[in-house]
Amino acid sequence: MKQIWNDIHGEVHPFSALDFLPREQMRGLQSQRLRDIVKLAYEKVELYRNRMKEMGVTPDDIKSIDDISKLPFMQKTDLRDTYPDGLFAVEMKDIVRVHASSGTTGKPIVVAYTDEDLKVWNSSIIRCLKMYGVKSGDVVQNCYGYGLFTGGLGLHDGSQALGCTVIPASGGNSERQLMLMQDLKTTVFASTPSYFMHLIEEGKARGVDFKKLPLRIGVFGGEPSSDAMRKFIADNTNVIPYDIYGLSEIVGPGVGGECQHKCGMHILEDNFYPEIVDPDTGEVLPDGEEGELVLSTLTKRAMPVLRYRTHDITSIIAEPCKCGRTIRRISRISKRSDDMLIIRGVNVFPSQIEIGISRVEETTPNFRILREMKNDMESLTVEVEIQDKYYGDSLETIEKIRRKIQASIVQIVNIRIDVKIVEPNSIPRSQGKIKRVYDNRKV
Ligand code: DLL
Repeated sequence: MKQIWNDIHGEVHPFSALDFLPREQMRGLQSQRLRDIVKLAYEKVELYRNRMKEMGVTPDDIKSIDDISKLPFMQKTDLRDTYPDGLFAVEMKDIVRVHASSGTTGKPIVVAYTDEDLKVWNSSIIRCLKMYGVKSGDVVQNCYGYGLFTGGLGLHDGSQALGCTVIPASGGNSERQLMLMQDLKTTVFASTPSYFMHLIEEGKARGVDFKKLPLRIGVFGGEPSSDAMRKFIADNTNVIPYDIYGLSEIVGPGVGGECQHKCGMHILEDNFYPEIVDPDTGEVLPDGEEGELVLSTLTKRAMPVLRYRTHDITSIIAEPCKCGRTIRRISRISKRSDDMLIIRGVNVFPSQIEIGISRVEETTPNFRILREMKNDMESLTVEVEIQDKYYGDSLETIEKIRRKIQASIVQIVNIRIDVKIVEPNSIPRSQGKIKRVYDNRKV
């Protein structure tokens, strides 16, 4: 393990070399890492040992990366049920950092890192930043929340290790964010895309023209960036938005990201091995087919997480990328299997509603979905903000736009959903991850 670390990581930042390994070499590396990590998990973590025994699998059965499908799946409940340290595979003295999920009720999910795990995390963030064209000397305003959330410290350490100047701004306080951005000449902005949109709006209200700022790269993640959001960002700034993907259970941000060609997100698959499975049956699906992303940490030693059901819906793109990276990509994520709403027997994803709205040019990307009970039946009402110039128009025009939006949504989801046009700026803005669905059924 140590030898590999030295060979691969060297002294400076040749981390990205791993992005370009010939496929066979990558598979060899993945196989070796899987064998090591399964052995560690089996020896040190009761849950793995018991599950594998139940399935009649031992570490000796895991010879190559293809054998990964012999291993049991892990779910979020496994991390909850083993709170706080039931999945730790090393002694507490070797754990140098913990993070935790942001759950508002009950016990959080705790994730742990050894010193070496943090180095792997840093190198993963560096590899993503390099894909975006971030360089030493860039000024990174990091608005992901600092603290237990992985976004803040994760992006911070990686950016600093690359040689950037980091502004640990965390979320909130828009006025100060705008001031820092102008005075410290921020070139890279890291936040959820919805928070960046909120700052653009705040900037407009305060006379800050984003197009005149040196800002050029957006490191956006923690939630989906829709095409409508990207268009809003392109219309109002010179920022090129790049997706960064990750989840606390696996490492935090840095599981993968988009390269300059923007054709899906490269997964750093020497560290985080992706599979796609049928969300209902768990059957592994071939490359190209859409299903649930399952991830395995191949290098994380403090808390190995194997075959974790992410609930994120995507597909693997195995074709070579124009950038020359050989690590595979996943298509950008716009929905989760647990986001799905069932309305009058029809499956509806918030991202479908978003697409319907965005096809009507008078709209803005600001909307929310209210779940309500009407006559003992669940129904949805979608509230949409339209552009100011139309909101001031006649009631007749507004009604026309409302109907257009409704028809556009029907075209995608095949059922009629109530649409309401609401006042500009009336939908709550996000300080972190955006909340699209409000459940009013029990109120
Ligand atoms: O959101 C880690 C992170 C922080 C990623 C900062 C990127 C930037 P969690 O709070 O555990 O961790 O949430 C993970 O957020 O399963 C996805 O559903 C969603 N998500 C994260 N990044 C993206 C993205 C962090 N780029 C959950 N596109 C994941 C779409 C994303 N969804």
